[in-house]
Amino acid sequence: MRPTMGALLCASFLLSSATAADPGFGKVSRPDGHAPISVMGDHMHKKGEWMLSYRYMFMDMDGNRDGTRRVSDDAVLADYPVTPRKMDMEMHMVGVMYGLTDRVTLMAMMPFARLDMDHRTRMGARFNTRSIGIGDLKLSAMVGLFKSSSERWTHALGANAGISVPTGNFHNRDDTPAGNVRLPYPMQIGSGTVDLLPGLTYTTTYGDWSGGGQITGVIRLGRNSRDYRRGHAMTIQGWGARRLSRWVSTSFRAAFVREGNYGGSDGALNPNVVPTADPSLRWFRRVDLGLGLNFIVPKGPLAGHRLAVEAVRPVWQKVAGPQLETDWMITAGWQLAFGGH
Ligand SMILES: [Cu+2]
Repeated sequence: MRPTMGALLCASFLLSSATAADPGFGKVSRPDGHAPISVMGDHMHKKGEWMLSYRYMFMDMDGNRDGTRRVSDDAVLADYPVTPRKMDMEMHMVGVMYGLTDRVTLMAMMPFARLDMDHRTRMGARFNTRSIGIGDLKLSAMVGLFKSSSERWTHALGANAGISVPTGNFHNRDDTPAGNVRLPYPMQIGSGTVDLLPGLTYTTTYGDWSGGGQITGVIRLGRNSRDYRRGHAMTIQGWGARRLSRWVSTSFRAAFVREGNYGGSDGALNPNVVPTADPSLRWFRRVDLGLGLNFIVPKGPLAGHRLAVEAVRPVWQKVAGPQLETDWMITAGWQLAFGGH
């Protein structure tokens, strides 16, 4: 489509939309007033307003990679007596948000995770290990730095500042052919460290269109009581959404995710047995694309309830291998804001 055509289309959407430009901080009235559901800390609430949320996340990791290329189980088994084959991660996440002032929104998020990993041994045996339990509690604030709105446009910029509290178990064990052993790094639910969660978030609306960009980090402070820390992490992402009606919008998102290697090591894990026990085989970089839908109930007794779903597929990934690759993820969520005025 030529740019002039795009501009014409935008203009016609603007003219046809009943409310040309609403959000900004604190307004939650349009379906795309919130970012795609996989994005956290994208919006603010007005003073005294609460929001409850629930997210369900599923991630499927199937097969190993080394660098950008896939490697077979047999290739991994040439170097290690055991290889991971597949991992599923399921997470339930409950969140609360509160508008302390019109410029400061507080957030708390508590995850509950289930991790399942399938393995094969050089002898041909297969076995599965599982970890289940609460994850690390995340407490954060979003501070409005700047906002502006005109007839057509709104812009908002906010700073995210948070802390991850090590409430999750990082001493998980399970039965394997070698007995009941301590599970390797990716099967531990908690990090065991206090982590800083800085970020910067920009959001905009233009008629029936909206979008945003966010950069967030995870900075591990020190090592946990097992004498290691997970890798520092960073996500840079951008999204765009189109409001189709008062109650539904579609979204597209692209994200670059990178996580570094671990520091230190857990003395109870032998990196020669399985690649997941090697703290230097943990880094990865990934480009994810996501397609999403956001719904909001515009009126009636359930007015304000939001439902959203986003499906994500990596289009590029590079890992310190052998390491399981990420195949797809899905996030579905419910959100409800109330109070304030
Ligand atoms: Cu909220």
